[in-house]
This record gives sequence, structure tokens and C-alpha cells, in this order.
Amino acid sequence: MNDSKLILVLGDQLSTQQPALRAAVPGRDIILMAEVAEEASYVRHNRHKIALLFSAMRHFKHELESLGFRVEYVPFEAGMSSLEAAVSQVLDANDVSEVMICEPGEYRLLEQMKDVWPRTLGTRVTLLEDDRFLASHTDFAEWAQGKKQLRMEFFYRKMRQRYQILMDGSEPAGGKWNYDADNRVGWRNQVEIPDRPDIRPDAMTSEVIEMVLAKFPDNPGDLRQFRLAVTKTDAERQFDWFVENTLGDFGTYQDALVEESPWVFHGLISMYLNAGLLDPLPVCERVERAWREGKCSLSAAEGFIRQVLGWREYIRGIYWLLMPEYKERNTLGAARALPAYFWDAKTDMRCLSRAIEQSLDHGYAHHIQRLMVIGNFALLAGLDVMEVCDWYLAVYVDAYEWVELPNTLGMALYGDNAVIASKPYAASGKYIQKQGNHCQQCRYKPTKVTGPEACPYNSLYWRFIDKHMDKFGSNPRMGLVVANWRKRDPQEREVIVSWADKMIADWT
Ligand code: FAD
Ligand code: DLZ
Repeated sequence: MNDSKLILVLGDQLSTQQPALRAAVPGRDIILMAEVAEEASYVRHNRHKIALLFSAMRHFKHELESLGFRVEYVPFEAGMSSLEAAVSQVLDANDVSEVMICEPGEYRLLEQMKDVWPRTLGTRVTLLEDDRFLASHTDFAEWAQGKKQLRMEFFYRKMRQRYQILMDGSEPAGGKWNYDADNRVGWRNQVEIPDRPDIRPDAMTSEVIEMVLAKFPDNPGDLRQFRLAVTKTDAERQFDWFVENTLGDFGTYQDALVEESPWVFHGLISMYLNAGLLDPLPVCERVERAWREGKCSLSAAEGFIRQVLGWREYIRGIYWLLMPEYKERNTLGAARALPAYFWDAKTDMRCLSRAIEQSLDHGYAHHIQRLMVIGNFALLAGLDVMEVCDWYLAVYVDAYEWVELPNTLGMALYGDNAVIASKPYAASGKYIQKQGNHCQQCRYKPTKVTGPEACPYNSLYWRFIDKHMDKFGSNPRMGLVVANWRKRDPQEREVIVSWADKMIADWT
């Protein structure tokens, strides 16, 4: 046996800087990339996600070949069932000493690769830690060790210090760690939102799009609108455009809900970061530079860096710290089936309909839509935690379980027993009205709580408080709301809760 290695590169590991490729030697090792049925169908992925990954994988194959690597590439049309089958096929035809893989981003695959593959493939399988992230598993576990509460804010400060991002020596730049309070302005058409530059699909992407349309006829995603970057160069151009054109307004309108634009001033980079086309540290450094050069405010730069250096790393840390038990959690016992309109956006609630529609069509919704429109609705209506998580995993172009699960189960649905959120992100229609302009186009009124014109979020909100008041009465951030609800006339409370119950019964 020679010392040649088979290096499997997954669809979300498309970086020459990932550890398995850093260890690869052209002329000695074989690289395998495979488009396979199992990965393409474990949820009903958005077609944008499949097209993005398959096209980016095909482009990356050429990049690796130009670096002198031998790449075995299995296209979807070959009908390969699974990654394991693809590895097995290459092993049968070649003399290699071991299979080497950068660890996958989902627990289900890690388990297979670690516990099953060595036996079924009869070969050593070496998994390397994915050091494209800025906090290793050990870093996060050490930080979490002995803490009663794992609050993102404190993890984030540690990361700022460690990477010297937005720091003046040992102090945070500007004297404050967090400018969150400046990031909550509601949308009233204050400034113009620039059009995004178009990336037209090249011949390879167009071919992938045709194939995806033919092979995934029932998946969500309007591929006529496919405009994603599929190479590192184009992803970097997209990110540059964001820094030059919308970063300045990103901070102020980070939480805004905007009728006219799905993207608002957001970065639109999660799909590239998660697939390996962008790296988190250069992204943060570039944004810091923009601030130091006077191109944006500190609150915009900090607001953005907090998301990438703070939230993204923290969320991943929680996933690997608490899996597989984490996935079984359902603190509030939410078990109601998902309404059909999650798959066709046909609801009269304008904010929800817009957020679902663009999620299905583009595979994108910004954070506040995911958290405070769709997630908040699922929380208030008590929708089944796993069904909701599967929906999020399916519809978004940036969704992988390491990032989707803690955000959905933990942050949006308060299903993880307060690990991520110290209080539920529950809000009535008034919050949605304050944050944007959907209500102006809606047949429901955010000022009404019951009756056919009432915004459904209102009575659902009070029903949620009523249902869980024993649990949240002693929560310092919820106590006042619960106390006020308790003080209200019992008959009035009954009318509101019954109205919410009736609405829910009508959907199901
Ligand atoms: P911007 O608003 O421009 O933010 C910049 C970057 O910060 C993002 O690209 C992302 O990499 C990072 N970021 C911001 N918030 C988070 C967060 N809470 N967790 C992790 N990274 C964050 N993000 C995913 O990448 N994949 C998911 O599957 C996913 N599912 C989510 C589900 C729910 C219920 C919620 C509330 C949030 C979810 N997020 C997820 C986080 C966040 O909503 C998206 O990262 C963001 O909307 C992507 O758009 P953007 O690139 O324009 O982000
Ligand atoms: C999401 C996805 C899809 C749709 N298809 C493939 C594929 O055919 N081949 C592949 O290597 N990866 C794919 N992926 C990404 C994997 O599902 C991802 O690597 C795991 O979920 C771990 O994060």
C-alpha cells in the first residue's frame, strides 16, 4: 500500500484553506467531490441551495485541478446514493492508505464517518477539526466550563480580545462593547436602498440550474431568480459591494422590516461563509478597516462584527457542545402541525406572507424576518419544534444543522431551556408595526386584539403569556408583562385567549 490519501471534500467545504486540503499533496492524493442523493434529499432543500452548492462544487473542482490535484468528481446525473457509496467506489479502484476529511458541519454525518465508515469501508478515516471557524471545540468548551449561563455577549467580548478586532489595546474601540441599542430603527422609507449588482449565471451554473429544475421539481426555489456567486472571487466581490454600499446603513436598519426589499442593507454572505467561499476573519477585518478609514460608523461596524465574530461562532459552539441531546429538547412542549401556508405563503398576515414567500422563492430572509416574523409566529402558535426546524433547514440557502438548529430551536422557539435566550423572543403585532411598513399593506390592524380585523400576532401573544405565565412570572425580563396580564379582568383575558384559540382551530 502506498501513502496516497483519499480526501473527501463536502459541498460546504469549498476552500483550499480547509485542513484536509491544506494537508493534500498534488500528484500523491486523490480528491473526491460527489453530488449525491442522500445529501440532496435529507430535507426538501431550496433549489437555490442545491444549485449554489453543485455549481460552486463544479467550479471548485476546476480550481483544484489548476493547482495540480487529481479530482474524482461524481455529478448528480451519475445517480450516486450517498457520500459513503462514492468513497467506496473510489477506494475499490485505487490503492490508498486512508480517507481524510475535514469534519462535517452536521452531527448525523459526523457519527456516520466516525463510527460507521471505518468498519463498512475497511479503511482508516481521519477527521480533521474544521479550523475555518474562529473558536475551536476546545476553546468553546473551556469558555463554557463551569458557567451557569452561556451568554453570547461575554463570549463575544472574549473573541474581540483574542482576535484584537475593534479593540484599542485592552479596551473596546469607542469605549463600549456593544452598540445594539443603535441597531433597532424601524423602517419608514428614510433612505434609498441601492439595487444589488447582478451576477448572471455562467454556462456551468446554467447547466446546473437546468438539471436542478429537472431533478427537484417539487422543491421550493424560483431558479429564474438565481443570482448567487459560485466562486470565491465573485463572493468576495459581493462582499466588497456590501462594504462599499450598504454597510453604512446596515447598523441602523439591521432590525427593520421592509415591504419593498428582501435584502434591505444586509450582507447576504451567510451562504458564502457557510460553504467556504468566504472566511470569517478577513470579513471582520475588512469591516473594521472600513470603520477605521471613516467609511462607516462604529455602530455599523460593531453591529456587523458582533454577528460574525460573536453570534456565528457562539451558535456553532452551542451546537457541538450540546449535541446530540440538544436536538431532543422542547422546553415549551410545542407540538402543533405547521400550517400549509408555510409552503405556499398564502396567508393574509402580510409580514408573514412576505417573509415566507421570499424564503421559498430566494432561500433568503434576513434575521429579523427569521426571528421576529416567522419564528415569533411559530413560537406564539406553539408549532412543533422539529417540524419548524426542518422547515428552516429546508428553505434557506445558508442552512446547515450546526447553525440552523440552535438559532431555530434555541433562539426563536425558546426550546432549549434558556441556553441561548434568557427570555422568549415573543412579540405582538405592535413590534412588527414599529419595525417596518408591512402593516400598511395588511388587512389586519395591529391596534386590535380580537375580532376579524385584529392582527393575529396580538391575541396569540397574550395566549402565549397566559399559557406560560407560571413559567415566566419569575423571569426578571418577563415578570412585568406577566404581572400586568394577571391584573387584567379575567373575562377580558378569557375573550382574548378564546379568540386566539379559535384562530388556531381555523388554521388546522
Ligand atoms: P447579515 O445580517 O448581513 O449578518 C452578517 C453575518 O452574520 C451573516 O452572514 C451570518 O454569517 C452572521 N450571523 C448573523 N446572525 C447570526 C446568527 N444568529 N447565527 C449565525 N450567524 C449569524 N444563519 C445561517 O447562516 N444559517 C441558518 O440556517 C440560519 N438559520 C436561522 C434561523 C433562525 C430562526 C434565526 C433567527 C436565524 C438564523 N440564522 C441562520 C442567522 C441569520 O438570520 C442569518 O445568518 C442571516 O440572516 C444571513 O443573512 P446575511 O448574510 O444577510 O446576514
Ligand atoms: C447541502 C448539500 C447538498 C444539497 N448536496 C451535497 C452533495 O451532494 N454533496 C456534498 O458533498 N454535500 C452536499 N451538501 C452539503 C452537505 O449536506 C453538508 O456537507 C453536510 O450537511 C454537513 O454540513
